[in-house]
Amino acid sequence: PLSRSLSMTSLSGVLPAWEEAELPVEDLLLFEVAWEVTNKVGGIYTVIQTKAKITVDEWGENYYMMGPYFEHNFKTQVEACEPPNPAIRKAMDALIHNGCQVHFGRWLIEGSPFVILFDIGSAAWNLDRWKGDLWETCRIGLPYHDREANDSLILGSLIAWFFKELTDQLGDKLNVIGHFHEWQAGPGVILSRSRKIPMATVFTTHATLLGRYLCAGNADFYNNLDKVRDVVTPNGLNVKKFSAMHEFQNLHSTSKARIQEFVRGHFYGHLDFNLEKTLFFFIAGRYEFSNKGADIFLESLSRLNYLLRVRNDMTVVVFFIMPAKTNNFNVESLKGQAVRKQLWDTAHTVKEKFGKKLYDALLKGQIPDMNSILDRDDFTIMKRAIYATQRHSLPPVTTHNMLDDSTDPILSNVRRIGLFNSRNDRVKIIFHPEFLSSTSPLLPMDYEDFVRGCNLGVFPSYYEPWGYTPGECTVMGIPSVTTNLSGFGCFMEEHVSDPAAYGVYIVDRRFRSPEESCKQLTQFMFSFCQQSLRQRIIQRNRTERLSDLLDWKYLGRFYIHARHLALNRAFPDKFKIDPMAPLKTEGFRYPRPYSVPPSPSASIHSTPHHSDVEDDDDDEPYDEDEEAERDRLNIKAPFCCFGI
Ligand code: 1S3
Repeated sequence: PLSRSLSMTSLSGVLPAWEEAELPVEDLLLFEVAWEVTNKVGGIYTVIQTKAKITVDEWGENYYMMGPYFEHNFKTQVEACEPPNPAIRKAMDALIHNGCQVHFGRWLIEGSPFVILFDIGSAAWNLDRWKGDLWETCRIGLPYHDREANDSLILGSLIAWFFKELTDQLGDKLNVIGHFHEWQAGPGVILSRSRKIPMATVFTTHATLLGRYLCAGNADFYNNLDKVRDVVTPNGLNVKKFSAMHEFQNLHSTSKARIQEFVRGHFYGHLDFNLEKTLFFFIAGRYEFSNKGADIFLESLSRLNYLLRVRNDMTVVVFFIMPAKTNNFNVESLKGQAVRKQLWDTAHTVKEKFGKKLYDALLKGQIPDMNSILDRDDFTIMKRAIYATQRHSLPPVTTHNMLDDSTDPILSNVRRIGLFNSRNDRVKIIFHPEFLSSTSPLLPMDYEDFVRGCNLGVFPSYYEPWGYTPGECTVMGIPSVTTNLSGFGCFMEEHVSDPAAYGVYIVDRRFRSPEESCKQLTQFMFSFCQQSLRQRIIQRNRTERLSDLLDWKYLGRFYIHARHLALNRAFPDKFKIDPMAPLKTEGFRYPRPYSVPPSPSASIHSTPHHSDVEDDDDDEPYDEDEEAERDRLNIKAPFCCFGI
């Protein structure tokens, strides 16, 4: 029975504390099953990997993850070891003795969870029999050539088999919870349930396919959500807090400098815009042109270009990081970086010579003649370097040779709206059709560093069950645009009083027409461009403050509740539950920052309304601790301090 009480205290003092009966984890084994355990495909990997730490903290050696075995992943991410629990060893051996390979080890991520990985290929000879079992059980037939479905059936059959062996040995000693993620783990839960294996089960859909099909059918999905889901489990992140409050601002500054270097090279010969007045926007993710909202983003950028040309002196460089089929980097992009490097080397050489001559003169007690300190050769190499920057074409829109250049949706739309990086354009486009890597010869940055260096992430998704990208921006203190058709956007709308004040701009794509959404997105971006340096710093501080809300330390409670619910349904006499427990977080809203003026007309842009003086360097952290403390304690700011 549940006797103790687990108290989840609030992280920042602002978030609500929450209490739920603590599970006797020493009498339980928790298994979490996903195709993406040690196997990076997409967002589910992020869920599994970032959540590991808090789950291990709670469950210790009674927590196991299960997924498919891939030799390369195992060799590079897993440290093989023996299972600590003899019953697990025996269950694995039962499969191994029947010719199916099962591997055990610790996944080398934070928390070092145990993993049990099943070799799909070694069990493929059973496929036809298992297809028959599935058909007999629930009348689901799998298409002959559907590799993904076949693999998921093999994984599910192995896992159900493993659970049968395990629970046979454990008897009443330990109770088992199996938590299955997404359809690839679906056969495992179906078979475990249909075979009446005595265990509690949880299934989490990440809605990629299920959501699409339910929404596309005639189910009134959103109005019947309570009938198909027991618990909505928002996705969290493993938030790392720096010991120095403003470290994330410093990281922004250093990463921004690296992006600026790249931009210097990419726009060589056309660098007639001021990098100090240039903002970096980006969109990143799987290349789903409409689902990810790249369509309305481009349309809004063309309008932003017009507004900046007539009403503002800022330039915006926009990065599209979406992988497409390519034939490597293009020559023009590589040349840009080579030219930049040559200019840098030239400047360095001349500087060295200049410095030495100056030093020698000073040693002799003389001020050198500045007109002759550089000789003809110095001028020659400088002129040659400058000549090398001449180009006869515009800076390229894409960094790679695209295989489908003429039909590619981003490029086709860039052609339609005419954003070709010409001198007059205040919005410049760089399409990098490959995920970023720190070993790239062109833009050697990993994704995290790149995000940190940008000013705004723009993710105007149309279909997005959750969407990690804006959340990742938030925890790094980078403002972002999301929509009320994404799980993240809805969550923010529900739990934050004035999301835009915290640098989370939510485009309404649910109740507005595409044209209206486009106008709203344009307005968000234009207002963002109108902020002063100081306002952007303040906003970044606020954005970063929201990271507590996205931390698994806070959001893990929904998973805990789901497990309680499952145990209660499987073993009602043994596990009691307070059915209202999760509702205690409902209705909570993160308070709006007190520096935002209360009047709706004054807070129309919901951006920080601080002094407009631009004497601050963007890279210099602005101390907003006092404001944070006031928010925490719910004290109103003196008006003069954060005036309108
Ligand atoms: C899904 O991956 P997707 O990009 O197909 O799962 C992710 C993790 O829960 C989620 O963030 C995303 O919205 C879903 O769509």
